[in-house]
Amino acid sequence: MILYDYYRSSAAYRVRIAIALKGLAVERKPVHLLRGEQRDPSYRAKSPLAIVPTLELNDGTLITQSLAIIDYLDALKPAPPLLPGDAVLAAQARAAALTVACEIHPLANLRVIEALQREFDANDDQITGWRRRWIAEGLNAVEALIAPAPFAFGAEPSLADICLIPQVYNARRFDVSLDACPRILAVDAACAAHPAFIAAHPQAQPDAE
Ligand SMILES: N[C@@H](CCC(=O)N[C@@H](CS)C(=O)NCC(=O)O)C(=O)O
Repeated sequence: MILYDYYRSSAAYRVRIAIALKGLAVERKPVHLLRGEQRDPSYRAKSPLAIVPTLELNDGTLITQSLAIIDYLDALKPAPPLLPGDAVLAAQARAAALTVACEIHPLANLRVIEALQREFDANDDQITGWRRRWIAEGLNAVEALIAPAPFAFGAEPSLADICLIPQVYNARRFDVSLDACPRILAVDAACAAHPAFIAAHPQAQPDAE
């Protein structure tokens, strides 16, 4: 299998964490987003929206969307599970993950930022404020949804941690204060010591700059 990836893509970072948790062997092919490689016709043929990640199976089948890829990997190798066994906790873990993936991430995606600059003349300060606003609002909501023990929903990492940690990385990258989020900081500390999260970290990737 091949993962089309970019070291600083938080959606791809989610998939890298899942791959490491499952102990799967997946080749990585970096797509340099700031150089626009995602818009190259050869990559767009794999990802119609020209975004990473994309997973290419050994028979050439393509799967886009990080959460769909993670679902596939979970079906391919069910252990360790990526959701708690309890149905209510599983739904809550999914809700925390979706808060990151649906309510924060799309608002500050590169093509959204480029559209704000190009079509609305947004300057650097406005872009920074835009990013920080959605990250802070979304993470404050996640703070209220999780119950560290020590991971977001129990003794083992789940989909909630898989989505949360890349967003915490982004929050730090854009100087969003996490002082009001002690639960998120506790989960972050637990994940920072976990081998799968260490292996998936952006700075541990060969294409890191
Ligand atoms: N919902 C998608 C989001 C993927 C996505 O937005 N990827 C970003 C990087 S984190 C991207 O490739 N952006 C390229 C661009 O906006 O041009 C997923 O979860 O896979």
